[in-house]
Amino acid sequence: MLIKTTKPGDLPESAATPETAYLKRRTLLKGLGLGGLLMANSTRAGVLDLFSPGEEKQSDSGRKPLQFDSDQTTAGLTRTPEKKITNHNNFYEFGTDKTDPARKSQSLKTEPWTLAVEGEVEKPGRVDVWQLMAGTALEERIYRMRCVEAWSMVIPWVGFELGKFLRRFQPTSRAKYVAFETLYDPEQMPGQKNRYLGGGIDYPYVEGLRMDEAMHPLTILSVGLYGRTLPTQNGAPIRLVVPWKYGFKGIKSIVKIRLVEKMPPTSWNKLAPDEYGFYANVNPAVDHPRWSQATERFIGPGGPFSVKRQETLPFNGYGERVASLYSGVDLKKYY
Ligand SMILES: Nc1nc2c(c(=O)[nH]1)N[C@H]1C(S)=C(S)[C@@H](COP(=O)(O)O)O[C@H]1N2
Ligand SMILES: [Mo]
Repeated sequence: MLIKTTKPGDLPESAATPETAYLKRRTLLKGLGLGGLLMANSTRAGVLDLFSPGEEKQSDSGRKPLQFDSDQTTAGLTRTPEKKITNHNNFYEFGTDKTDPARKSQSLKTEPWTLAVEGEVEKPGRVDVWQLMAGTALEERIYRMRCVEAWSMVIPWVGFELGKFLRRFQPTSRAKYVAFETLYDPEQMPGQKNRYLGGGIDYPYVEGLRMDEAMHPLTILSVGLYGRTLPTQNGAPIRLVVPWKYGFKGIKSIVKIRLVEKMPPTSWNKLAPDEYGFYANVNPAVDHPRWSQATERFIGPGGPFSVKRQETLPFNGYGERVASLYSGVDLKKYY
C-alpha cells in the first residue's frame, strides 16, 4: 500500500481513503487523549492501490444465481467490472482498508438470516431473508453509485423496492423515518471487537432515511449484483441502496428495520457530525470539509491510468426524480 504523508491543508483532490486514514488516526488520538493533535497531519493511500493486480480476486464463494427482470432503461451505462465492485469496499466491521472486506468477510455466516421489521407498523414481523429472496419478484437496477470519498462506480444490483416491502407491514401515520441496523456479532466481525480495527464506529452500524425517501421507487433493498447473490463484502445477504445519496447510506447486512417518529441516529454522523449529515445527498456544490465534491474518479474497466475524472452531478444524476423531495430544504445546512 502506498502511504504518503501530507501537510495540513494539502489534502489532494485524489485522496483515495480520507474516511479511513483520517478517522482512524483521529479516533486513535482521541482514545489517547491527544485530540488536539487532530489537524497535525493526515495520511492517505494512493490511487494505485485500487488496482494492485494481485488483490483483484473473485472473493465470492457460495454466491448463488438469481432470477430477475433485467433493467432495460440504463443498459447503456458503462459498468464497473465485477472484480472491482467486490475488491474495493467499505465495510468497517471487517477493517478500514478498502481490501479488508473482500479478504476478511468471507467467513460471515449469512444463512440463515432473519430481518425484523418493527416500530410504527400495524403488522411487525420477522422474515427469513432467503425465503424472501425466493418468493419476491426481483429486478435488476443498474445504478450510478457515489462514495463521499469522491470515487464512483456503476453497479448492476438485483433487488426489490424498499417501499413495496415496507407496505406489507402497514406503516402507521406516526412513521416519519426508517432506522436500519447491521448485524452485531463481534465474534464474526473483528472491527466490532477492536475499536481501532473498526475505525472508531460505535457498533452496530446504523442508518436512517426519511419516510418519503424510503418509499421512493429508486430506493431498493439489494440481495445481489451481477446476477448472483451478494458477496459478503458488499453486504450479504441484504443491504440498502439509495442511488442519489453518498454510498455510506447503503447500510450492509441488515438485521433490523424500525419505523420511527423521530430522526434516527446514523453511524457516520455520530462519528463525525461536522463531516457527515443525515441527508447525505450527493451535491457537487457542497464540499466535504476536507475535499471538493465537484468531481469524482469513475472506477470503470481498465487499469489505473484509465480512471476517468468526471463532474459530479447533483443527486448523482437522479435529480429529475428526487429533487422535489427536498424543495424548501436548505441543502447546504442539511447536508
Ligand atoms: N454495515 C456497514 N455498512 C456500510 C459501511 C460500513 O462500514 N458498515 N460502509 C458504507 C460506505 S462508506 C460505503 S461507500 C458503502 C460501500 O458499499 P460497497 O462496498 O458495496 O461498494 O457501504 C456503506 N455501508
Ligand atoms: Mo463511502
